[in-house]
Amino acid sequence: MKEALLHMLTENEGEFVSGQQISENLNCSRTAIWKHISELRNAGYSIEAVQKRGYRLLTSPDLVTAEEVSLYTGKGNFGKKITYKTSVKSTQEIAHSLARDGAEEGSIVLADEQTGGRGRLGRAWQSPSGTGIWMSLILRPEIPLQKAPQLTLLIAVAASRAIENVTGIEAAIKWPNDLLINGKKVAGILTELQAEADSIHSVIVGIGMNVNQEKKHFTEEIAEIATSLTIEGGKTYKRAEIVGAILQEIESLYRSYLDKGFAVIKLLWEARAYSLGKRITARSVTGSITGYAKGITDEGVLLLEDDNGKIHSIYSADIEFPSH
Ligand code: BT5
Repeated sequence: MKEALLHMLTENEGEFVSGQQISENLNCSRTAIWKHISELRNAGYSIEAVQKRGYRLLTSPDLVTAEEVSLYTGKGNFGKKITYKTSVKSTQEIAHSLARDGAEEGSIVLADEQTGGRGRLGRAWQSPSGTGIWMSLILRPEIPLQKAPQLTLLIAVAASRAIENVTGIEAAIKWPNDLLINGKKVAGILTELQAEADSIHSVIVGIGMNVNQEKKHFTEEIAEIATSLTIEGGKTYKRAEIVGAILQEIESLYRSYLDKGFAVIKLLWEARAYSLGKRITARSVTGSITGYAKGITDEGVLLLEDDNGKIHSIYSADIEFPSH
C-alpha cells in the first residue's frame, strides 16, 4: 500500500495528486492515506499536503528500501521480492537462509549498512551506512557446477553497464570480480553456491558498490585502492536507481546466457576487461605466477602466459600489476 502510494506520487513528481484519486486507485480510506504519508515523511520524503489539491512529492531521500527500489526495477522479475534491512552483518547470510527456505529466483536482499560485510576468502568488505549498494541476489540457474564462475563475469558486465547507463562513467572489469574506475576499485562481486554433487540449488551473488562515499569515508586500509561513483563523477547518485539498473542488466544478460550460452557474455566481458594483454601476477593459495593475461576461456577461466611461453589456466586468484 505504502509502495503503491509512493509509485503514484513519484509518477506525478512535482504535481498534486488528490486524496480522492489516491483512495480510489488504492482502494483505501483518507485516514489510511494520511498514515502512510506520515510514514513516508518520517522516512525522509518531503511531501506537501494542500487542502483540496492533495499531495505532492517534492524530494525523496537516497534510500534502498523496498518501496524506493521498486520504483526502478522495471518490468522484469528480478527485484520483485525485496528484503530490506537497515543494518545487518551481511546480506549474503540472509540471502543464503532465504534461498534454503525456497526463495524464488530474482529475490534480493539489501541493507543500508553491513557490520560484517565479506569479500572472498574471508576478507572484509567495508559497507558503511547510507553510502553504497550492499546487495545479494538469488539465482537458480540450471547449469553444471563448473560453469558457475561464468556468472561472476556476467554479473561484472551487468554491473559495469548499469554504472554506465546511470552515470555515464565507464568501469573496467578486473578478472574475476572487481570493477575499477581509473584503476581503483568501485565494486566487488562475491559468488557463493548452494550445491551438492553436480547440481546447483542456488547461487547467491553478492554485489558491493561504492556510490556516494567521499574520500574521507574510506579507512586508511583501502583509501589508496578504493573509489566511489561520487568521487569519480563529482556528484551524488540515487542508489535505488542504480540497483534498478543493475537488476535489469543482470536479468537481460542472464536470460540471454541461459538461452544462448556464454559466447555473447564473453565478448561483452572482453570489451570491458582491464587486465587483458597486461602483465599481471596471479596470486592464489597455491602460489603466484607472473606473465601476460592472454584472455578468458569459454568457461571463464583466465589464461596467463608466463615468461617461458607456458600457458596457465587460472581458476581463482587475486590479480596484481607488477611494476616491472
Ligand atoms: C570482493 O571481495 O570484492 C567481494 C565484495 C562483495 C561485497 C558484497 S556487499 C553485499 C554482499 N554481502 C556481503 O557480505 N558481501 C557481498 P575481494 O575480491 O576478496 O575483495 C576484498 C578486498 O577489497 C578487501 O580485502 C579490501 O582490500 C578491499 N575492500 C574492502 N572494502 C572495500 C570497499 N568498500 N571498496 C573497495 N575495496 C574494498
